[in-house]
Amino acid sequence: MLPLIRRCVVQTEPYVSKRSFFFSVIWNCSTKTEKCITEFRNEQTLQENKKLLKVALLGLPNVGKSTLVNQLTHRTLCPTSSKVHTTMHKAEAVYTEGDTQIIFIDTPGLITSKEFKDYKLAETFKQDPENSINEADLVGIIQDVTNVYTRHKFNDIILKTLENKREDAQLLLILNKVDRLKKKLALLDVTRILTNKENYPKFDDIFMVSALTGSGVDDLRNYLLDSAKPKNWKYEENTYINQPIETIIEETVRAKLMDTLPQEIPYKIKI
Ligand SMILES: Nc1nc2c(ncn2[C@@H]2O[C@H](COP(=O)(O)OP(=O)(O)OP(=O)(O)O)[C@@H](O)[C@H]2O)c(=O)[nH]1
Ligand SMILES: [Mg+2]
Repeated sequence: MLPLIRRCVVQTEPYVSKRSFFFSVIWNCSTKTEKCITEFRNEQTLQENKKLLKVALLGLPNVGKSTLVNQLTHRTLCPTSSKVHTTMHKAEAVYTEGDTQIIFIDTPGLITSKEFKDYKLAETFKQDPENSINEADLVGIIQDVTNVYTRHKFNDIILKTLENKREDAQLLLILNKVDRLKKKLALLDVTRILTNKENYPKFDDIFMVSALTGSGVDDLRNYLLDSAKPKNWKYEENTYINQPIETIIEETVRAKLMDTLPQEIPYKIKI
């Protein structure tokens, strides 16, 4: 188009002296325009090549959701402790590798309405897991395999929360704390039972990991990187979490107190 316009201008211009001037001006302008267009196209291709995946990690309290987010992102971004209800609200932890960005949504542990009332928990304990599952491209249900009473079944609250999952969202079962199992064969039993019950969800894939030691986590991260779809990133490459630094510090101190102070004392403390 631009060479065509140039040719027309050159051909229709009656004054030879002016013609070379116009030619020079238009040539300069068009060269700059072409450069701009090339730069714009390069940027567009870059945007087009970018991939994004939003992953919501859900499960009962204390199953290791936040520890897994930290292990997957290679950073200590989310507070963790040996007591339940360490995570009080959702947070987006960001992992960027090459052209792919993964947003991990760490959520408070799933609780029943009774627990919500009995422990006087914040609204976020109820709302945040529901909101997170709504917006996720992939949902990971984390199951603690060390608990012999609960590892073979999904709590009703998990099944109820899964009703909010988008139909096109992938679903993973992540069996965590495998390092604590002496007999690893038990994992096959757990997997068989959790994947064969009629009213249980159908999982796209199953992972067995230790969020604490990192065993199996690289495979999970690679799987997630491969699952990302072409989409512009939500965050800058050097963003790691969507929380203010004050919140991170406050929650880290609280998590440390939860690890060191007995029983309900850390829950009563205001940081
Ligand atoms: N042995 C072992 N311990 C783990 C593993 N993953 C997490 N833990 C421990 O389990 C405890 C709970 O971990 P969190 O990551 O805080 O669990 P959470 O699910 O985020 O807990 P809430 O935020 O309270 O719902 C911590 O003491 C972790 O160190 C694991 O793979 N193996
Ligand atoms: Mg947590």
